[in-house]
Amino acid sequence: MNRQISLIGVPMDLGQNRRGVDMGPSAIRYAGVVERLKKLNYAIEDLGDIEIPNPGKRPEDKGLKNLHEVSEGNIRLTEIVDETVEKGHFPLVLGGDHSIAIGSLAGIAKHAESLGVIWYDAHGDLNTGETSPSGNIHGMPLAVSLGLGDEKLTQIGHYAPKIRPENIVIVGARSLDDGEKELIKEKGINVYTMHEVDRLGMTKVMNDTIQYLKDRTDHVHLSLDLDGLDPQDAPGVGTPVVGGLSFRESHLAMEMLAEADIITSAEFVEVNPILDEKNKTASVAVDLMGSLFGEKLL
Ligand code: Z70
Ligand code: MN
Ligand code: MN
Ligand code: MN
Repeated sequence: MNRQISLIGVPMDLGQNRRGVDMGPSAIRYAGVVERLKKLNYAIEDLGDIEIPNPGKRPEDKGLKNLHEVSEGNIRLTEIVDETVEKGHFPLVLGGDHSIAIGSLAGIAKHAESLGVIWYDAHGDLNTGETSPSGNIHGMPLAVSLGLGDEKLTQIGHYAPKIRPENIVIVGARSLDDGEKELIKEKGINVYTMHEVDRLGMTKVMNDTIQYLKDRTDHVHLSLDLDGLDPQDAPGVGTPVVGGLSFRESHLAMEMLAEADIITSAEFVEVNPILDEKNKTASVAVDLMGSLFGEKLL
């Protein structure tokens, strides 16, 4: 594992409807991320939070909500992630809503020949303006990264697509819109829904995922939406969906990724401290980061 980590906070809440997720980076820092990773002997550089434009009284974008501001924020994130990879550091991005994966992937993808993505989420985030039931851009970043959707998003970094459909593995899905289901079938995207996790167990799901991505990619980005976890374990998220991955399964998944040593960048998103119980969800995020970066009990 890369021993130098750059923390990048992205206080973005414009990709969805519920305020508070912009405080996610603060909540995760308060839960002790820097101390936790320093204990594991990493050199941590906290780059602070990037500036997200305030929509103020700007006229509403038609269709996609806050399109202009989400695009601008992601352009800034792209540049910082790009510089971070360029100088040989591991980008660890703290959200913010999941729309920020657009910028993370745009910053990383040009450094990879074949970028793999593990999308740990209750949702597919595979909507476009045409299929979205909500107009919320946090439901679209994976489609955007495949080059589908508004050019203001797909052309960030001036190239598209960022990823190939066969290099994606979604884990934990249990809420998919009709258009997303069609896209998954059309593109042959690998999805371990909760059904597969229950049938196969997390050990097999992660073993297969790791082997599959090892064989075909040279970089792997982990995009972990805290709503992939069950709301009992991670209540502080904007879109909780029952029947999710447990803390234990998630912890195991992170430990297996650490052991396989395949992750080259990561983001933890959708932590909303306003909806949380005593910063529980941010603490869970930090626990998972600990495991991802090699923490062991014994
Ligand atoms: C729905 C939509 C979503 C995250 C909710 C929900 C998407 N499919 N993504 N929470 N992280 O509005 O597109
Ligand atoms: Mn350095
Ligand atoms: Mn998501
Ligand atoms: Mn989600």
